[in-house]
Amino acid sequence: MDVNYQKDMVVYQIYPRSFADTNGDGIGDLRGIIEKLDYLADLGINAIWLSPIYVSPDDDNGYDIADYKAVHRQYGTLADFDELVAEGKKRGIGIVMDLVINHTSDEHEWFQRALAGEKRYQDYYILRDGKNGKLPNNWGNFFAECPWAPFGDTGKYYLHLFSKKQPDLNWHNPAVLEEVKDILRFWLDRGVMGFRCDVINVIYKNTLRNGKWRPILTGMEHYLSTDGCHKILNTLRREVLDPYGAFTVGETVFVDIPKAKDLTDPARKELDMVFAFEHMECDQVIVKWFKTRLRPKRLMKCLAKWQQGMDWNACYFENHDQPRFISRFADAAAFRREASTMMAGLQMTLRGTPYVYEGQEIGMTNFDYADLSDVQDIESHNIYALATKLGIPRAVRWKMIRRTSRDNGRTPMQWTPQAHGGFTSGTPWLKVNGNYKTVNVETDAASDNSVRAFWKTMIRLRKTDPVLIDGTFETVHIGRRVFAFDRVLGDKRCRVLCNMSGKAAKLAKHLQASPSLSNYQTVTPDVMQPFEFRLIREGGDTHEA
Ligand code: ISL
Ligand code: CA
Repeated sequence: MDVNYQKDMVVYQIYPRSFADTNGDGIGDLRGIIEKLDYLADLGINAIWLSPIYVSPDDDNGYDIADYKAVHRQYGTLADFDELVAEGKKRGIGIVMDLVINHTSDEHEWFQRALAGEKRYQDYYILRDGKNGKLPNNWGNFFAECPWAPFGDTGKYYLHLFSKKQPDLNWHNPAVLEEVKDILRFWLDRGVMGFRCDVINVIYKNTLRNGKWRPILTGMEHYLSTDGCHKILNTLRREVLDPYGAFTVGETVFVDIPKAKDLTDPARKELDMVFAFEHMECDQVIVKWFKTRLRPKRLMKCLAKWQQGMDWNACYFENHDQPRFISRFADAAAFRREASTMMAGLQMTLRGTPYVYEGQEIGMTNFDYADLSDVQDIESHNIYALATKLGIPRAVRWKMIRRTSRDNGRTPMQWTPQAHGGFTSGTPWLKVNGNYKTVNVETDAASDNSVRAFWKTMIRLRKTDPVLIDGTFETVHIGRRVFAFDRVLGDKRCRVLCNMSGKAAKLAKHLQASPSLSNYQTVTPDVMQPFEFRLIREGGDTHEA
């Protein structure tokens, strides 16, 4: 078998902390997910990717794992997990685990035993002497920290590309590979369908030599998509994943199309697909952490380039690290429903596997906090501290955080118009967005203009229409406002038109045709309304929306 996925798969990402709390401790849990399985089955998705649920001190909300084979008590037990897998299966929903193997938590037994002096475990991590009182090299860190921290009182340092509580594993050591094979088998034996592999293209560091200076992540040329990384992925695939038919999606930072192709070429047997980032960087960027508004035309060009460049890839607009997509458009606040449904149309008609992030299906937006004290994300706090050090004025610092904080996408799921959006009966770990009284699953369902109903329609189409499942992608038009493309399979053709702006857009003659589906009740052939989406089948069709 060349690939381990079905082309009609639609994945839903759950950030467990923020999805549904059943015991009132303010933190989402596995029972909460089990209770919502019917909701998810009804939405039409057939796989769930769970952000980490393992034992963790939560320095980075579970991306710092202290025990890979146990469930964090706050989420439940292994028995709950097994029930989730079984109940998911009954509804045709598979479970995808998050695999975080670039680093562990510093509270993992391996790191603790390393600190206690066990040579075997010291080799699991990347330890170096300082250079005459200086750090081992000049590398940068993803979270705006120094990537080297003192290793106990040994005088050595350990490398951490993320927080100092996330020491990087030493992938030159074959014992690490064996441990990871074992972890994979542990979860595969419990029936999971695959893995989302966290920052997987940085795991293998070629050398620890100084890097060429860059404004961020100096040193990255020594660890991005190295041959060692390719080899590890191939080994895991052949020896562990393929025998189970398990699929993988890699989170791959700073990949371009050639690199993404190398990682996903079926003949090389590494990953099935990757999350690339280029289309998430189409905002006007001043410095990495100070983005202003999304530039639609740039986004269209980027999407078209990747659609044409890759045979198949993961297709996403939101996740737990990104601001809400509709909040990135300047005028989406006035057109929340339209922008969200347009995004549904776009995401379900691009070629590749769609990943819907919790809350996307009801048009959730960025947080509305007024102050840093409401923000929990470690990255945001680090950036704020760095910005303070650099003398950036307070108002600007806060604006940076508001626009880019990962907590924008992490606010609790809004289920009902009741207190805390029905997420918890206690105090939520992170404040619920103030718009929960109008933006929530229950209120949306009662509306005759339901956002979720449109997502549902699009998801169903995506899973059943052979042209949307397997058709090729052809760019038709990229304009200031309108993006048009075709999906083509044999003699069948679907044309998609998206107005990605909050202004009406006049259509050229060749783009005017009667749509079979739109996110507006009434459409005018020659003008697209703000954030209007249209799907046109060759030969026309009845209007469905
Ligand atoms: O989110 C980012 C920018 O805001 C990225 O720098 C992000 O840290 C990077 O994409 C890696 O993300 C993944 O690994 C991190 C974890 O914090 C993220 O939540 C995870 O998705 C470390 O495990
Ligand atoms: Ca709970």
